[in-house]
Amino acid sequence: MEPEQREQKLKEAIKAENIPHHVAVIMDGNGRWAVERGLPRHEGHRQGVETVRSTVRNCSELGIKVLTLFAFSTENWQRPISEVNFLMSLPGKYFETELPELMRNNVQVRLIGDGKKLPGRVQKAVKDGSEATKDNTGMILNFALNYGSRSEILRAVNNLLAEAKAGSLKGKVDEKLFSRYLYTADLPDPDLLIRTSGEQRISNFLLWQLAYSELWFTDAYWPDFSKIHLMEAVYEYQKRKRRFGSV
Ligand code: V0D
Repeated sequence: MEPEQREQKLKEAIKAENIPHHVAVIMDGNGRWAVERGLPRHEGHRQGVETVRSTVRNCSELGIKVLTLFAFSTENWQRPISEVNFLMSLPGKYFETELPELMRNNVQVRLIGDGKKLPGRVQKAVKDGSEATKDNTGMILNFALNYGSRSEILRAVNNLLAEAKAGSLKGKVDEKLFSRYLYTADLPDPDLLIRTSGEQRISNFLLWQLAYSELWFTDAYWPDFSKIHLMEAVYEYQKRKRRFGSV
C-alpha cells in the first residue's frame, strides 16, 4: 500500500475519543541509522532532531497532551567525548530553529533529569527554552536529559527521608505521595511507551511511571520514525484498550 493510502486508512481507524494522554518515547537507533549509510554517527543524531520536530508536530496534531522524549541517559556519558559534545550542542540548536513553531503550536517545554550535571551552556539553553514556553497551554513536551529512573527513585527516597528527619513528614508514604517526589510530579503516568530500533527493553526509563503503560516496539530506527509509525502505535494502543475494556 502507498504511504498516503496507509496514512488515510489509519486516520479513519483511529478514534478521537481514546487518544493516549501521555506518550513516552525511547528514541533509539540514530547511530545505527548513520553507520548503515556509511555516515558518521553524529549525522544520525542530526537526523534524529528532524524526527523530534516532526514527531512533536504530529503528536500535537493527534491531540496527545504530554510527550516525553528520552534524549540523554545518565549512562550516555560513557560514549566517546566527541559524540557527547555533539549531543550537547543539540538542545541549543533545537530552540534556535524550533522556538517560533513551538510558540505557534502552543507547546510547553519541560525538562526531567539531573540538569545540574549538564554543561552550563546546555543548562542555559534549556532554561531559556522552558521559560519562553512556560505559559503555553497546549502539549507538554518533556525532554528527559541526563535522566536515569533508579536515581530518580533514590532522589525521591532521600528527599522523603530528609523531610521525615525534619519532622515535616507524618504517617506512611503511599503511591500518591511518592509520585509527587518524582520528576514527573504533576504529570499523569504514560499511557503508551514507544521504543524504536528493535530493542525491547525499558533501559532505566520511567520505571515507576510505566507500571501500567502499553508498550509498543518498532524495528524502525528513530530517524526513520514517521507519522505512519506514530499512528500505528496509537491504533494498536486503542485496539488493546478495547480488548481490555470488553472483558
Ligand atoms: C540525539 C534523538 C532534541 C536522540 C533525538 C543532549 C539523540 C536527537 C534535544 C533537546 C537529541 C533536548 C532538550 C531540550 C531541547 C531539545 C536533544 C539530546 C539529543 C541530548 F530542551 N534532540 N536531542 N537532546 N538527539
